[in-house]
Amino acid sequence: AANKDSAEAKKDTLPKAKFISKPLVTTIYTADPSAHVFNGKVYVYPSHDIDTGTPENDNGDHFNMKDFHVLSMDSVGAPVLDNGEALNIKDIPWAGRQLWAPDAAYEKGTYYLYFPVKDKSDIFRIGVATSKSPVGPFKAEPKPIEGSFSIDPCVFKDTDGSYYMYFGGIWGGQLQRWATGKYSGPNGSKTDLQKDDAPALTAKVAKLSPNMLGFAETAKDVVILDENGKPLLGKDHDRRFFEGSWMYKYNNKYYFTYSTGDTHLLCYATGTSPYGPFTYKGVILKPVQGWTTHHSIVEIKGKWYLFYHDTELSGKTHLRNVKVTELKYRPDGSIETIDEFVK
Ligand code: FUB
Repeated sequence: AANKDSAEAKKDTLPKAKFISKPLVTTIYTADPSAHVFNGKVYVYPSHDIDTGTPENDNGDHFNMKDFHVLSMDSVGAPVLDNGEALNIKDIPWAGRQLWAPDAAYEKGTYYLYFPVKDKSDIFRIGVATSKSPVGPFKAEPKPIEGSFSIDPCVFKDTDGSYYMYFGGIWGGQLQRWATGKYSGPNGSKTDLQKDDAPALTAKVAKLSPNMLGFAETAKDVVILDENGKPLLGKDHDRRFFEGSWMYKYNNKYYFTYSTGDTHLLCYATGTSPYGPFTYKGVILKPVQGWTTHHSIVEIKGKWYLFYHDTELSGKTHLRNVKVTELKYRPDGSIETIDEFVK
């Protein structure tokens, strides 16, 4: 209730920007929406933003989340239900702080919730929790996924039934600390490689093991190429990967979609294998209100939708709200760029 009151009080003091869509829920703050259709119903797995008074910094310490709530709806536009707490940080035995953007998957009667959280040494790892219900409660495994690091897991089921996890995020997401393949400690670059003319850091991908609880292989680089077939460079802030991976298939092509972070764009790149390489294609969503931008893309009843977040309710970058809008393709498979502000 405290969240609701403060969200609605703040809303009245904000300038009246016109947005193309409305927050899916207004009773809690939500972000980083990973949407899925399970058994014909739409489930959204978001971060649950709260205000713990932690000062804002480039490491994202102000994103100090402590639990997850799953949202559900019969279809896009239908009433949205907040199904209550699905997992709390205190029930993750290895967790320290900051429960960031999750994703979910369903396989053989079990729902899997994948989440990044800092361990007790303040290093981001990715964990997994299971439930017989899509809305939880989920039970966390006793340890993080072996070989996992950084943030923002996205779990993709390919048409042959194989599952892959895409993950990683630079700056506060700590991906740059793993540039050599091993953890380099907190004292290296605080942002990225800091080499403008070298290939940019990439997201990572690993096939999941058949039990869905681990990696079947060492994570590989998700390389994004420019129009000349060369990897995007560190200085290419409008196109290089920052965080928020998503993967899906459309017309037999793999679409790797992501956020450029400090330039606030959601972009896409396409390829012919789940491992890439992917070729940069363009912008999906122009900058939203708020510093972060994070999304998922899913087909629901024959239409494609972009789930994303902004800060319409609070005006504060760490108190976000999830939204949905339709995504449209041109006949050649390219995506029409969305601007969240009404012209
Ligand atoms: O919600 C915390 C972080 O903010 C996510 O992990 C990033 O993708 C950004 O949205």
